[in-house]
Amino acid sequence: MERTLSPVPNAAPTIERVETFLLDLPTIRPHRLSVATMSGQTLMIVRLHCSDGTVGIGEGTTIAGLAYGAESPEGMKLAIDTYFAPVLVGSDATRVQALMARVGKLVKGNHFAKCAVETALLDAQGKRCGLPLSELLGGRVRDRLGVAWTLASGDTSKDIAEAEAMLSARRHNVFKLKIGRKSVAEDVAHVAAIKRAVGDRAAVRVDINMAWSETDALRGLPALADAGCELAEQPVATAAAMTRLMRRFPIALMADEVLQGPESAYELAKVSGADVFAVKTEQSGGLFAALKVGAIADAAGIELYGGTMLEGALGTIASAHVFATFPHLQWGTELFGPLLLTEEILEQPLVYRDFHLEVPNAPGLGIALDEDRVNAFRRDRSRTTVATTGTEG
Ligand code: MUC
Ligand code: MG
Repeated sequence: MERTLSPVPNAAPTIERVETFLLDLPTIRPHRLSVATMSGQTLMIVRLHCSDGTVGIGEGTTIAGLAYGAESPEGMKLAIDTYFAPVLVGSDATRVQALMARVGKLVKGNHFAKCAVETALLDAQGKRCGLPLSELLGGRVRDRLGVAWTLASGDTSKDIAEAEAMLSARRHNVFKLKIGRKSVAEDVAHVAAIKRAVGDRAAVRVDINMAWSETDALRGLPALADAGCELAEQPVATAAAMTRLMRRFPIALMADEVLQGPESAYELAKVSGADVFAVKTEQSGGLFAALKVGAIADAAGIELYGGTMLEGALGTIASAHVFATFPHLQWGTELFGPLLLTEEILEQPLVYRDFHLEVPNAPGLGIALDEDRVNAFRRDRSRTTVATTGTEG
């Protein structure tokens, strides 16, 4: 018989309050993907206030609202307030996996919201134990992560200028180009021009975000390889089509959208549907799920890349702690999300230096929100003002 979570032991801290809110932050320039153009990013922040005074924080972020996937920041907030909170409040805050399993029985899907809550539980537990999240998750094998940058202004010469600026600042020397909005020929010409400009100083990869048909891919992939592009991410939508394209052209194929957690990772690995897995913590369904996706890839001889959902600082650092524990991370990461935003929301900004992101060492996530900055960008700030000043109707 399956055992359920035992009653809260006397001394164990419990969750007393679940707080959620939305932050709306502008991007430094329009970010064009095949699915949408983003001019801002909304972060759903969850804070778990525990009876021992510990507060755990987590973040749920999507790309362009509902344009990329099934969850939105507003939907995550609603799901957590309405369905997660009653399970969380009063529960033992230290039994993270058991508590998430209980949540999982009552809440199907909702991977991004689950990831945000699990992050907050782990942040609190790390703070309690005095351990950085990566140590709590089994132990980091690296202290810094290589970080790619996405060129997605929609204009070839602006992208080249951006790449040059990143190279001279020693911030990024791997560039991911978002293509799939234009014809295959126009996209390939755009990639070739950028690769010609950066030459051997930088690696060039593309993300098609499922925009190509299989016949587009049969024309596009060899042309991209000829242009010097080393990797194509999710050119087509399905695992079957990815599998049919594998090993036909001298360019690595990376899976992103088809990876929706350990089960889909296993199914894709079984059919050898990708050379590389882009692991995303939110898309996987949480930090533990992302670790499993990484383990499945390793076991199948599939290489690894640390993906992003363009998270802000909290989600980015949660992912960084996970990727810091991967035994293999052959293709580095793209944890640049906070750099796409105009606003800093941390007391101490993250450290991006020499083409890498440094993984914090302090307990939990190892970062702290700047409350004044956060309050300035809360979506509900006007309502707070109304309540405080009473000047608006
Ligand atoms: C995606 O599809 O990988 C990652 C980088 C970026 O610019 O967009 C994301 C989404
Ligand atoms: Mg992608």
